[in-house]
Amino acid sequence: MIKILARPFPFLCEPRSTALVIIDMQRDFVEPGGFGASLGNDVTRLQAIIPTVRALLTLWRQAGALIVHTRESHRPDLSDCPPAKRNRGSPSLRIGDVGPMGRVLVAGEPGNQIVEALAPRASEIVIDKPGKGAFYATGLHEMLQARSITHLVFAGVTTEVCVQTSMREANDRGYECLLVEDATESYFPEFKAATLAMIAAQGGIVGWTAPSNQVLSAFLS
Ligand code: TIU
Repeated sequence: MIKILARPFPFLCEPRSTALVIIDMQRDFVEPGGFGASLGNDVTRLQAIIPTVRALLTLWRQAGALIVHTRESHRPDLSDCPPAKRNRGSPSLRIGDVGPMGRVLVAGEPGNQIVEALAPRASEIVIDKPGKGAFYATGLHEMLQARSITHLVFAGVTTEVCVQTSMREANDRGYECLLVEDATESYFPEFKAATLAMIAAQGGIVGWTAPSNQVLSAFLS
């Protein structure tokens, strides 16, 4: 059992039953010309977390523990993209449109690939998810149950959209969840801060948060 110093109180877990879940570290969100930029966001601020997420990835690989990568991704025929999602707002490019990194948020396109520094290995789970949450229409819960996973450590983007949605879905399914504070980022710093605060409030109503150095030191001690 390892003990991570976290908010609102220490997070206890066994590495063999604790998966690292890296949400949507794909070019669509962190590079110019993708989905994030099409919504009017400055995507460069998300790139700063890549080394921290990589440190967690390396730690999990060294521990031989389970790693899950997700991508927000739609089938090329967009049959899994509700019109309500595609037609919302006034983006410069809509889901499925051709942009500088290929078709926006479409599986297999250059923009849909996870950034090189965090590229999944063959032994790791990669989930293509049509929604913001990692559990909706993916089979992730069944995959985790089959591997006796009870605890999830989250990283990735964006904090208040796909990360928070996935963490809430996981919490409702009975997982003990921790979000690594400096391994997640938002286009809106105030939304990130609010998300971290609301997760740990009320005695950990959604779960725990901790800085990466506490996760690393707990695993390595
Ligand atoms: N727009 C935004 O902040 N996020 C998303 O649309 N998806 C994810 O968070 N991955």
